[in-house]
Parts: sequence; structure tokens; C-alpha cells
Amino acid sequence: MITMRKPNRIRRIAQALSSVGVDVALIFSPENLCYLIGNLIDYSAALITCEGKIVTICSFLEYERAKRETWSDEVVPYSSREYSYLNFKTIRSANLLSAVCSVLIDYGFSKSVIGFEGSFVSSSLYGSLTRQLNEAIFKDVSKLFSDLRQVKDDYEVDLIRRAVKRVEYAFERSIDILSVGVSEFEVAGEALKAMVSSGGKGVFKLPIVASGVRSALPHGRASSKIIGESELVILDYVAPEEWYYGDLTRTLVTRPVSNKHEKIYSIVVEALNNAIDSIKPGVKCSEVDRAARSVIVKYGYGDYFIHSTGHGIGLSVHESPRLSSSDSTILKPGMIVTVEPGIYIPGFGGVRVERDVLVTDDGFEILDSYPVDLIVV
Ligand SMILES: [Mn+2]
Repeated sequence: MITMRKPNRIRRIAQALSSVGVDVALIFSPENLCYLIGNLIDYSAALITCEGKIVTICSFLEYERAKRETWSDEVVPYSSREYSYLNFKTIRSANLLSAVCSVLIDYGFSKSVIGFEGSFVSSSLYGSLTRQLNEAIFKDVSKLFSDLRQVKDDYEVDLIRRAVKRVEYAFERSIDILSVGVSEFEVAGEALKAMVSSGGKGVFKLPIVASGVRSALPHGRASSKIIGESELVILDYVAPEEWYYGDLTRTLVTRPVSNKHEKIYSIVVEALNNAIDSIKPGVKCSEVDRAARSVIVKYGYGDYFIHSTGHGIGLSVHESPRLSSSDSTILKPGMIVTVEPGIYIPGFGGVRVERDVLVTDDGFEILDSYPVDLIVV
């Protein structure tokens, strides 16, 4: 019995496929699978026809979960041999790919235009696909999916709001125990505990906790380093809600605070606010990047802002569009992007502040409410 209801976006996906002449799309990547069936099922792939019918093909081990916890119209399990205790039929296949191919053939798609994820499928997988379905025409639909995923519907926005709240809860809990003498690992552990125990469902990664000279490393994941006095500490956490992510960064400083700490912190916040203020429908992503960068350049720290200003978030922590000088994507209502300027001074330390921003019909809404004032511990 399938109980989950298909969301409206399935119709949009089907229409998009049909408009480019694709009869059926074959999805393997975890993020697009979540987008298509509403959950991450291991050892699975899914097909969506241009009429919007969804068939999930999965290992027999995942059959019950795929039936109950996705909105697939049909679930086809496969197994490499017969198991007498199973109360459902499986197709006999040694692996997922052959199972998928036999389903495509069974459903009459052996001579169709089949969409596939060119940016995900390996060349060996692509080779096997085209060998087993040698009369079909294959068309890359990676960009079609990433373009659709850029604009979130109300349900997706709500999940990201909740993910953002979970990051804020992790800030509260981990900053409570953060002090001189505590290791970065301990801070990261407290953050992870808060995210998991509060019910976050998704993929967890070791949080970024980078103190002292390590804070000059933009992606300094937690280490055994002990937090010392007068150090900048970057906390960059990603928390999930039903496979959607919130992604926030705050920078703290341990006492005693120096003028240089305060100065670079205030420049970063000015850049952050200037970039956020520039966000509205019709604006190019590169213009938002310029709004952040121009502030940092003005104060003479341009060479120390070594990454782009932000990125889309959703089912991936980093997805399109990018707030970078080379992305000319036009912002649209429903897009959610991070804005995260930073200054990194080798041998001294770094500051980054990151907020998650929804593009609205007439401007923007900041989804997080955790203070952006310099936190001193
Ligand atoms: Mn980010």
C-alpha cells in the first residue's frame, strides 16, 4: 500500500521532460531520487514517464520501505536469487542496472528517448546502459533537473525553514559548551548530537569548527585542536529536514578580543548585509557576488575573500545557482541561496558569516534569526 501523496512538482517534472521530447527519465543520484520519490532508498533507481508515472526499482531488501515511505506509483524489487520466505515477487537480477534495463524493456521503452543524468552516471554505467538498450536514444537531463530544483515550492521552503531552525539549535547547544580549553571535536560532537536528537533526517557530515589559525581555512572541519585564548572560531553547520538542508555559519572570538578581530568581523557583516540587500527577482547572481565583494575590496581585504559569495541550497548543500562572478542566472521567487562572505588571513585567522535567504516576489526574506553580532566567549 502506497500512502504518501505525490506533490505537484511531479507534474512540472513530467511537463519539462515532455517539452524536450524525453519519454522516460532514469534517475540514480540520491538528490534527484529524493526529489522524485520523496525519500532516499538505498540500492534504488526510479523512472518517471513524461505522463508523470513513477516506478521505483530497488533491492528486495528495500521493498517495504520503498512502498511505505515514497510516493512511487509502483515499486519493483529485484533479487539475485529466489528467497522462499518473501511474500512478494521479485525480478531476478544480479544488480540494479540490469533490473532497471529489464523494467524499461518490459514497459515498452526499449526504443524510446530515455533521459539520464549525464553529470552523475559514470562512463562505465553509461556504457552498460547503451549496450543493454541499444535501440534507445539517450538524452542528458541533468540540467533540466537542476533548473527545476532551483525554485522551491511552499512545501520545500517549509522544510528548509525547519532545517535552518535545527542549525540554530545546534549553534545554541554547542556554543553553550564552547570555551577556551575545549577541543573542536567536542564542539562538533555537541552540534551533531543536537541535530540528530532533534529529529533531523538526512546525511550528516563532520561540522566545520575551525579555531585560531585554522579559521583561515575556509573548510576547516573539526580537529583535535584545543580552542585557545584570543582566537577566532568559525562554526559552519549543515542540518537536514527530510533530506533538505539549512547551512549557516557564525564566527566567535575568545577573550581577549583585539581591534583586528572586531575590524575584520565588521567588514564581513557589512559585506553580508550589502549582498542580502541586493537580492530580489530579476537580479543576476553575479551582481549579488559583486555587492559582497565590493565592500571587502573597499577596505583593502579583497585578496582575502577567496571564494564565491554563496550557493543554492535544497536537497544538496551546494546546488545551483551560485552567487559567483561567473554565474549570470537571474534570481527568481522561490530560490533559496546562502550568502556567506569571508575574510581569511593566513597565520592569523578568518571570519565568515553565512545566512540563508529566500527570494520573494518583491525582495528577500532571511530564513535564519540567530544573531550576527560578534559573539565573545
Ligand atoms: Mn554554505
